[in-house]
Amino acid sequence: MICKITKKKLIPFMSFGKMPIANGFLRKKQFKSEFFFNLEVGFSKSISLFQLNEHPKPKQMFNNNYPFFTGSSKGMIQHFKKYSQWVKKNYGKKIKHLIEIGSNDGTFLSNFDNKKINVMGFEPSKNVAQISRKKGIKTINKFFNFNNAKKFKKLKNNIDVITAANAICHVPNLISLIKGINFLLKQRGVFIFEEPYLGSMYLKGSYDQIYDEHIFIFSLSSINKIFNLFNFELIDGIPQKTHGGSMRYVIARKGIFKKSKRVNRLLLNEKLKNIDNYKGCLKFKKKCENSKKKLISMLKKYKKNKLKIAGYAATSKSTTILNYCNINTKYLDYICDTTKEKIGKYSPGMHIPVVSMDHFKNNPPDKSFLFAWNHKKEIFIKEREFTKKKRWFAHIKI
Ligand code: DWN
Repeated sequence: MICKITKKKLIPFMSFGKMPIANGFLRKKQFKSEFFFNLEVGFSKSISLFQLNEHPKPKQMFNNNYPFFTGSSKGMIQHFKKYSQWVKKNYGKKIKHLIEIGSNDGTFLSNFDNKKINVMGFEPSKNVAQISRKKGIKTINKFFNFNNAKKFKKLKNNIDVITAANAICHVPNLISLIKGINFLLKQRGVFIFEEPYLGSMYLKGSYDQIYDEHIFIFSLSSINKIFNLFNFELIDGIPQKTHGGSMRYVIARKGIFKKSKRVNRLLLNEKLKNIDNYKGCLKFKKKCENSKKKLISMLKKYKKNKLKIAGYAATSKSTTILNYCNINTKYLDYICDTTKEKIGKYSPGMHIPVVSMDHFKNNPPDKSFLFAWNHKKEIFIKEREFTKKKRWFAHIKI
C-alpha cells in the first residue's frame, strides 16, 4: 500500500469492511452483480495525508447516471452564492477567466455573469454536465487532469481563478490535477477549493465522510505539504460550516502573495490536536468502533420496543454507515429521498428501498435516522412536526 502522492509506504490503520459504490443505487435485478471493494484507510506520515488504500476506478463512480446534484439542498445553493461573492470580493477585481473543477449542475458557476467573465466547468458525469449546460454554462464533460487541461492551449497560464468544492478529494491522481492547474493558472492566479475537513471528522466521529468517492480527507497540514512539493503554497485557510465542517483552501505559486496569519494559527492547532499525525488516526479509529457499538445497541433497543424506523435522505455517506454497521431491512423499513434518480431503487449493499418524501409523510416512522445530518438546519425546518416530537437520531451527536 503506497501513498498516492509520495509513493512511499502507507500505514493502513482501519478497515470499514466490504463496501459497494456509495452512489450505486440499484434495481433488484442488479443485486447479484453488485461491485464491492475493501474500504480501508491509511495515513501517509511524511505529508500527513489521510487516504483510502483501495478504491474503484473514477469512471465506476462518476458515470452517465450520477445521482447527486448540488442543487438538491437550499442551504448549499445559498452557500455557493456566498462562496462566489467571496471569490469576487477577494480575487475577482480584474478576473477574466475562471474554471471550476467538478462543477456538477452549475450551482456555483451560475453566480457569475458569463458576459463579463469567461467561466468554464469540468464535470465528468454526463447527465449532471447536461443540467449545467442547460443553464448556459460552458461545461466540459471530462475529468480535470493534465491531459485534458493541455488541450486548452490558448488558456495556458491565462486563468485567473480555478475553484472547486467537494471535488478535489475525489481525484485519486492528484499529481496530474496539480500539473493541470500549473498549466492553466496565471502567474498571479489562485486555486481556491473547499473540502470536508479532517479536523471536523475527527471531532464529530463522522466516519461516514469516508467512502469510495472521498479518496482523501484533507487537513491544512496535508494540503500545505502536498502543494509545497509542486512549487505552490497554501496562502489561506478559512473554516466552513458546510458538510459538517469543511475548509476553504487558497493556493498560489510560491512567493507571489503574502500568507495570511490565520494559516499558521490553524496549522499550529492541527499539531496540538494531533490532526497532522498518526496519533489522531488511532484515536479516530476508537471513536468509530465505539460509535458502531452504540448505534447497533440503540437500534436493537428500538426494535425490541417495536418501533418503526426509517432513514431520511439516501446520502452517499449513509452507504458507509449501513454497510459498516450491517444495518439492513431488519432495522430500517425504507430511506426517503428527494432525488428522482434514487427513488424506486435500493440502497447500495444493504438493499433498503429508497422511497419518495410523500411516502415518509404518509407512513411516518417512530424514529428516523438522519443521514443528511449536515443539512439538519433546513431539514428540521422542513419537517417541523417530526422535529418537535424529537424523533431524529444519528450515529453522531446531532
Ligand atoms: O462530496 C460529495 C457531497 C458534496 O455530495 C459527493 N461525494 C456526494 C454528495 O454526498 P452526499 O450524498 O452525502 O450529500 P448530501 O448533500 O449530504 O446529501 C444529498 C442527498 O440528500 C440527496 O440524495 C438529496 C438528499 N436530501 C433529501 O432527501 N432531502 C437532501 C436534503 C437537503 C433534503 O432535504
